[in-house]
Amino acid sequence: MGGRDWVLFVSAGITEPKKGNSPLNRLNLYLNYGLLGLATLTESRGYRVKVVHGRFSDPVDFLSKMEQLGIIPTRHPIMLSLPSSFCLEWAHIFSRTLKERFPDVPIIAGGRWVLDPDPAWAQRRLPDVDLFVYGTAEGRILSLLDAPESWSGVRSCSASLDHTPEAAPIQLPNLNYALMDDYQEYHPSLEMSRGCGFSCSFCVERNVKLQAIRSPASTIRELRRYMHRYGSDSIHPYFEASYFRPSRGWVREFKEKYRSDGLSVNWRCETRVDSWSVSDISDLAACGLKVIDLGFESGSPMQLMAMGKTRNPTRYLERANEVLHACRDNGIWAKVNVLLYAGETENTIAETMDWLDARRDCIKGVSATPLIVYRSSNNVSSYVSELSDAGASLVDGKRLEQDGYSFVHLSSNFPYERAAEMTREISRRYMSDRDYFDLKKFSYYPRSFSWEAFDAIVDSRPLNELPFSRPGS
Ligand code: B12
Repeated sequence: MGGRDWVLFVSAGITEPKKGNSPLNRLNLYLNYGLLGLATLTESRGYRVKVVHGRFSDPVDFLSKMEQLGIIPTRHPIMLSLPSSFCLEWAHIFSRTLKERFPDVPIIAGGRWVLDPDPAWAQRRLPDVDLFVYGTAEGRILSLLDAPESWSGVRSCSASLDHTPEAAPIQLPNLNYALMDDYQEYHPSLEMSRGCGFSCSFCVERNVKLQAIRSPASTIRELRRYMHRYGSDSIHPYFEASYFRPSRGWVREFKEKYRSDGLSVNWRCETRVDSWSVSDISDLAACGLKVIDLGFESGSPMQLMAMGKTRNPTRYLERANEVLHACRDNGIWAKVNVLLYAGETENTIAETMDWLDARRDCIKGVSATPLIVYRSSNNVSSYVSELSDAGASLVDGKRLEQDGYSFVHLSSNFPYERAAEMTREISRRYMSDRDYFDLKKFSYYPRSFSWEAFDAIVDSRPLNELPFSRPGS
């Protein structure tokens, strides 16, 4: 094969890690499996494909490296993915520099959580991008490789008038990790389902119904394929889904197949506190489930109602209690996600902490985050006024337009800075350095990364910056 024939898939990096510019955040390897799926489809049609993550690199250095490797320039478009709004500045610098050096190389950008639903905004924010593709893209990725003149015939992109969303793929894409030179350092992901069905007014996926879950047989096949690819069964796949909700029948069948296949792979997933029964949890623990990210959000009934998480907070908290105990009893690490929401006060936070304190022995870790408003939320202005009715206000409304997100003052006596400080305090209360490391090492830190290396980095940081305690120091 000659030069200039690579199809390069770039997952835009982050110029500033969201939770501060800490070396601990820089270690995270966030796999863009949506992009890897598109690349896998492209490669299966005979193209020469490479997938590279920008991570926390300098976008200009990143580009130079691609040049040195001979991947750029190419006669195909560069496929640029924006997994979150925090990637916008990186994508901007990358695309501008690419056009300065290689004006003839087209750039196609996608990433529904950031770009949808406003083409004009995307064009203003990333003026060097030639084409924006909205929504999911499995059905269109190959047509995008055709000449730019034909893009107007591709639905739901900035070159066409027809913005009908793409239909859901018949099959969830299987991922070819070999397209990433550094895949061995990434923990693999396995996509289990798309869509959600909750229709939360602010979400990009609000109109996407929960789609069929990957079958137990396909899940086992993929786990086997991953073990083969990684040359090891000490892989920790993340079972990815916006709403992972296996039925009773699915759980039984998976358990049976996992056992009869003699698998021992441990995996992780995310779920709501009120969607699984205790028996599902013990069955899933018996077939490899080791870590659950629990979207708990709050122990304050008022806050749970305010964020629309439940209409029956008493029942919700009872179920959360059952789930946490089931995790503890079945050896599952529960990582509890807490959201500091509009209207939050010292009192509501105390309610949350009291609730968690009483269940401390069931909790491996807590990740607390303050509310962030994203421009891509559906009808963002009415969402912002809803928040203001609850006493909250944007820290800087202009940033929403420029950066695609804004931090929020949660109430008049609870400014953003206090919320950010509280999130670290809450996390620190329930998580030791070991807990934090265990959870990160399971899914996000490089697979080869050691406790000793972690410990050395942590030693060099001020204690009040850390989201975990240091029992030894
Ligand atoms: C799974 C997930 C992750 C995973 C995997 C991410 C991934 N992209 O694969 C991990 C753990 C790595 C992750 C990390 C983060 N995430 Co996240 N994540 C999600 C989640 C739950 C699902 C994403 C998803 O739908 N994946 C499935 C794939 C198939 O869809 P997709 O990625 O959108 O890809 C399709 C299209 O977008 C399009 N596409 C994508 N790229 C390209 C490129 C081209 C050229 C084309 C043509 C098409 C195209 O085609 C793809 C395939 O159809 C969402 C949403 C949610 N319900 O909460 C949040 C969400 C996307 N994450 C979010 C955030 C903020 C983050 C983090 C900053 C951490 C955090 N949670 O706070 C990091 C940052 C990652 C980064 N590098 O920027 C926000 C983004 C909001 C915003 N507008 O910025 C969301 C919406 C959650 C939220 N509301 O807070 N995340």
